[in-house]
Amino acid sequence: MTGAPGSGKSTLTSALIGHMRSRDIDVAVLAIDPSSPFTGGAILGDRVRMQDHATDPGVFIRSMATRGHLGGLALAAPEAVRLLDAVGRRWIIVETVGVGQVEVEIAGKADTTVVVLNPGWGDSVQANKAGLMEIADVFAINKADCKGVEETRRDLEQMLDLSELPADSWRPPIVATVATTGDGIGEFWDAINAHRVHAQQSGQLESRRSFRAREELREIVANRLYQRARQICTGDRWEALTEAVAAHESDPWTAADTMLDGVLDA
Ligand SMILES: Nc1nc2c(ncn2[C@@H]2O[C@H](COP(=O)(O)OP(=O)(O)OP(=O)(O)O)[C@@H](O)[C@H]2O)c(=O)[nH]1
Ligand SMILES: [Mg+2]
Repeated sequence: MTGAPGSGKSTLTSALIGHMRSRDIDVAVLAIDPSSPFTGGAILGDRVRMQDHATDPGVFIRSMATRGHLGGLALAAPEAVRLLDAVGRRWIIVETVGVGQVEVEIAGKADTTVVVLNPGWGDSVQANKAGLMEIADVFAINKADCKGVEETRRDLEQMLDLSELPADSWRPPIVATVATTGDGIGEFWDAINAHRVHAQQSGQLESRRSFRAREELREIVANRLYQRARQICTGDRWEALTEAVAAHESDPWTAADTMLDGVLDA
């Protein structure tokens, strides 16, 4: 579940949880807050917004603030999802703000990505700029009690027309919701499930999962190499090489090659 700050992701998540619980479906929610390391309004806000479900054992809600942690958001989020999956949560909702490259990347790695927009001029343009059009499987025009729903729907339809999807591929449905009252939540849930069925039948689910595994593995390898680089960039040889570069006796590329000599096949 991704979208601009304040678009109603948490409220929509809460409404969706209510809908799922009325069908006796367990759910876990991971609210990712990249901006605030340990405290912050968003986390508190999410707790308050989702507190309807706080005492329900069928609902698990955690907020994650990962900026500054080793490996960062890109590694911590899939790790948390894997953990929830391992303990048997079949439905895991990840809420992340749809601004910033890492956040959009995380959102794009879900089995189903919901992009939350608001009615009114320009929201779909912003979403497009942020790279959200490409990753959307379902659009929710939330705050549909405000005016401009049809304009936003038209904008989205136009953008989808222009994106020249292959004839047999999934065209993201556009659902109008009022998260605060629950209007449209049934249709929203149906759209998510329809995408699920499509993803399973078309093989998209498998290919996304394999892509995700590949990307995650690459990320971990890159991270390890980075750590290793920090380890080796110390000591006498390092000091001598830095001084040689500073004194223009060597160039940084040659010095780097010297530093790396024998390291990568060690
Ligand atoms: N009128 C109206 N207000 C809504 C609706 N959904 C959410 N809101 C309000 O919009 C505000 C932001 O909602 P949140 O659910 O916190 O939005 P968010 O996208 O999770 O925000 P961040 O996590 O801070 O990015 C709150 O004051 C909600 O009550 C809606 O359908 N209609
Ligand atoms: Mg939120």
